[in-house]
Amino acid sequence: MAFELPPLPYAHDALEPYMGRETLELHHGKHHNTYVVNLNNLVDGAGLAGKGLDEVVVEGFKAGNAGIINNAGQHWNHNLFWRIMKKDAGGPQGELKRRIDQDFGSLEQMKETFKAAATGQFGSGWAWLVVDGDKLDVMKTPNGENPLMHGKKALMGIDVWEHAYYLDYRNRRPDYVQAWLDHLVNWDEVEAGLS
Ligand code: MN3
Repeated sequence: MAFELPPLPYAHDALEPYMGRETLELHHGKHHNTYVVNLNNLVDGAGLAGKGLDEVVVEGFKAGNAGIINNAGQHWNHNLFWRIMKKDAGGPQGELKRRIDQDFGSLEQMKETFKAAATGQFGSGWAWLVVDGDKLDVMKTPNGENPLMHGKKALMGIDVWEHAYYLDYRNRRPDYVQAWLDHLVNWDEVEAGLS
C-alpha cells in the first residue's frame, strides 16, 4: 500500500504565533507531501515495496540509498514532528520529568543541550531527544537522517530546515528553537514515546 500524507492533528493556525498558518500550510501540504510522493516513486526500485515505514527507513539507511534515506526519513521525521507539537501544553510530568531530571539534571539543562544541538546542526537537519539504551540523550542528524537509522528511539525532534522557520523567524534559528521548546512541545505525546 502506498504511503500517505497524514492529516495534521490540529488546524493550520493552531500553533500561532510561534509557528504560523502559512508555514504549516507549506510545510505540511507541500514539503511533507513531496517526500511522500517521492518515497512512493522510489520503494519499488529499492526492493522495499510493501514494507512498513520503519523497515523502509532502516533498510534504506543500511543500503546507503540516498533517495530512501532522505524521503522515507523525512516522511518518518515529519510524522513525529506534527504529532509532538501542541501550543502551550505545559511541561514534562511524571516519568518523563523524572528521567529528564535524572539524565540531564533539570529541564532547563535538557533544553540548553537540545538547543545547542539544534542551532549547531550545520545546514539542514534535525535535533532529537532520544532513548539510547537506558538513558535519555540529545543528538542531531543531517538532512533526512533520524535516530531510528542509528538504533535509537526518538521521543521528540525539531525540524531545523529553513522551510520550518524562515517565514516566522527569518534567519533567527535560535529564536525558533527557543520558542519551540518553550511553547510548542506536546509533552504528553513525548512521554507516551517512553512506553
Ligand atoms: Mn520539514
